[in-house]
Amino acid sequence: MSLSRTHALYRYGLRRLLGCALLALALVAPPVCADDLPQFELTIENHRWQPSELKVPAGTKFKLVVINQDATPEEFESIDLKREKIVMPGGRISVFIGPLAPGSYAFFGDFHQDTAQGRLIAE
Ligand SMILES: [Cu+2]
Repeated sequence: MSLSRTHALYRYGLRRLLGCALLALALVAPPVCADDLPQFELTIENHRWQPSELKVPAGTKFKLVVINQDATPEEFESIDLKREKIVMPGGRISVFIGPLAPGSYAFFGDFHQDTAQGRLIAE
């Protein structure tokens, strides 16, 4: 093997190694990992939200896990938050919200609006 060929192989190997290292770094440490977000749970049971008033931090993105304990589908909906997502019976969904300004944000269960009313309090 000639010297120049060895050199070329070495350079190719180094580039690949660097590329992999950068990719690994990007995979391991993305700027904001969804699993690192503060997480809050909201349950629908007997067509009512538990809790019906949930305190969340203002000024930061967070994950809201909505759990449906009822035997019928429900839809987490909020005009204030511009979110709408169906939760199947016994199922759960994740809704990413924020960063919110301090305040009160109403939400409801679209399929049982007479009982499924709640609000997020961002502070
Ligand atoms: Cu809806």
